[in-house]
Amino acid sequence: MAHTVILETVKKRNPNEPEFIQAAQEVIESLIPVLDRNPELVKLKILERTLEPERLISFRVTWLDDKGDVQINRGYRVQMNSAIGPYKGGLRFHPSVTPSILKFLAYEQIFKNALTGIPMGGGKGGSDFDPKGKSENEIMKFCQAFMGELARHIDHRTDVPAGDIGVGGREIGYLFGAYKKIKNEFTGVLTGKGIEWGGSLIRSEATGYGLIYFAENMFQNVGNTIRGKTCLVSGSGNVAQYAIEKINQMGGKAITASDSSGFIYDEGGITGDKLEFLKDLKNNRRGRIKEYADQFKSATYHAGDANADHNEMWTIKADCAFPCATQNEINDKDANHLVKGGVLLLGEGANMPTTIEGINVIMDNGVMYAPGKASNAGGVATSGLEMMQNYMGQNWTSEDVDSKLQGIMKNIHDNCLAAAKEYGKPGNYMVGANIAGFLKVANAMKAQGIV
Ligand code: NDP
Ligand code: 2IT
Repeated sequence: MAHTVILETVKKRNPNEPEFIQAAQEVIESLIPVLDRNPELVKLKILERTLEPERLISFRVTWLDDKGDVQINRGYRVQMNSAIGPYKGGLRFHPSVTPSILKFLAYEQIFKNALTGIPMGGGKGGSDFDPKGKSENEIMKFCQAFMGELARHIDHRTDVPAGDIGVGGREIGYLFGAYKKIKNEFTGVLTGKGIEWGGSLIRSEATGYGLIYFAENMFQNVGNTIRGKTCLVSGSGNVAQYAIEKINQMGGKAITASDSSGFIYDEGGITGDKLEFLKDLKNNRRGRIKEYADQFKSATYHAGDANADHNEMWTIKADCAFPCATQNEINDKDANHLVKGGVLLLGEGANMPTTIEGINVIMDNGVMYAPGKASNAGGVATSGLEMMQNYMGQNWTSEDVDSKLQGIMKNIHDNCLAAAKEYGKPGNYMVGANIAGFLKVANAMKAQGIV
């Protein structure tokens, strides 16, 4: 019963952190057979140690907006676990950012990074800064102020941040420029950099592409394929855009996309010029998804919030669902709608987009379920490939990086299945991902002593 005590302790020690408790609960419950079989891991309190951040840095970010008013935000970096490599994980800029959100993300990142096979520890950071409606100058000013403090806690061998919600190529540029100015050194301290200044080809595409490679591996495992499948995709940011692109390339059809105001349904598929319009809308013009339906008559727009109790999007009949927006966007009601619509596979592009109750509905109904820490690992894996290129002073081709990404996703898929089978849960990718990721980190922690 070690696991119930561990979960109760997490709840007691983190009383106002529902997202962190949710992520912890899923891992703890998956690891019951591992703890039963490995009493020395229990004695060494390895699982309990993973649940406590090695370091949680919280800082003030002060900056001047365009009107000359003083703005104050909170910045954070959660350095969760460094047993197998330097802390690695993205930065999120969104008004909903709290220590709970960043701890859940950093916790998932430990196991996700372990699954990639590249030596990277787990971390996450960000701010409650809201990039929406800010001018280019304000974004730059904020990034510089944020890095003014973060710079003293990171280094290319210590902690290597990247993007996440609200942090893309533009923000990484400003953050990198500020770091370089402060430290007077040009190193791979961030990933997701521009191609001309140390970035890797395919890093932008990697999370979305990797998600669809992972789904195809799952389909092939049961003698099926994504070719000809209709897919619901949520979000319209980095992960969603490249998931849609890869679905198209592999002969599937993506019929939805969304933002925090609503979703569009395009029965004809988000293809060709329509996908290019979506990318330009979101990456350059920074407009709202509604404009897609204004532009293309094949699409309809439906207002609504991703985190609402009932999200109409998931009632649309489809073969696959790929949530690529944010945490807890699919609850048990949404999951029931997906099941009713005949969905065969749910693949998580976002981190923790499905509630625990939602996951139960999906798995109890025999829908194939890919947990984010496995299926969205292509992004951080390619960040790992960017770090390798930086260390070696090399630039690999798109083909090189893409084929490595495909190999990594296949390995993760196979390792999840193998671990699930070995621990008595054949076909359960969630349990497999948690066990395979945990064992790697646990063995490293055991070897490194009580530190
Ligand atoms: P982006 O900022 O590029 O896009 C986020 C998208 O989600 C936007 O379309 C946004 O809409 C939408 N959204 C809807 N509701 C919310 C909400 N409540 N909070 C925030 N966004 C919302 O982020 P990414 O595409 O990079 O990230 C999407 C998900 O994928 C996140 O869960 C992230 O953690 C995860 N992820 C990202 C990786 C990466 O490499 N970037 C790697 C692995 C996972 P709007 O435009 O209205 O804000
Ligand atoms: O959630 C994630 O894995 C990311 N946001 C990517 C992290 C990274 O370091 O590339």
